[in-house]
Amino acid sequence: MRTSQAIAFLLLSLLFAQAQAGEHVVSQKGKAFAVKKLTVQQGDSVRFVNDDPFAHNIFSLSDAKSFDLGSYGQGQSKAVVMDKAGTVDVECAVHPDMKMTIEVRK
Ligand SMILES: [Cu+2]
Repeated sequence: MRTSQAIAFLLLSLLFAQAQAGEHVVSQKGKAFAVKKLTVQQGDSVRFVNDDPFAHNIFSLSDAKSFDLGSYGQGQSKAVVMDKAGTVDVECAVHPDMKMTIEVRK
């Protein structure tokens, strides 16, 4: 049964890939990030969850990762893959006091 073996291999490969690249969840609540500092491995993703009843617009201008998630409301989330080692300073375009730092390690 070569087809079923191929499918089994594919599924195992997908599971292994998921186990290798982690996802870190960071909540935004009370106009603040749940954590101020986060260390992740290169290739991990960080999911930003809006737990406030108003919109946030998470972004970064850092060399290690530059992104702009746009404005999104309560209960919504967006993920960013940290594909380059370095320091990523994360901010919110709506609330200038919201800041956090992500260290991406090789
Ligand atoms: Cu905000």
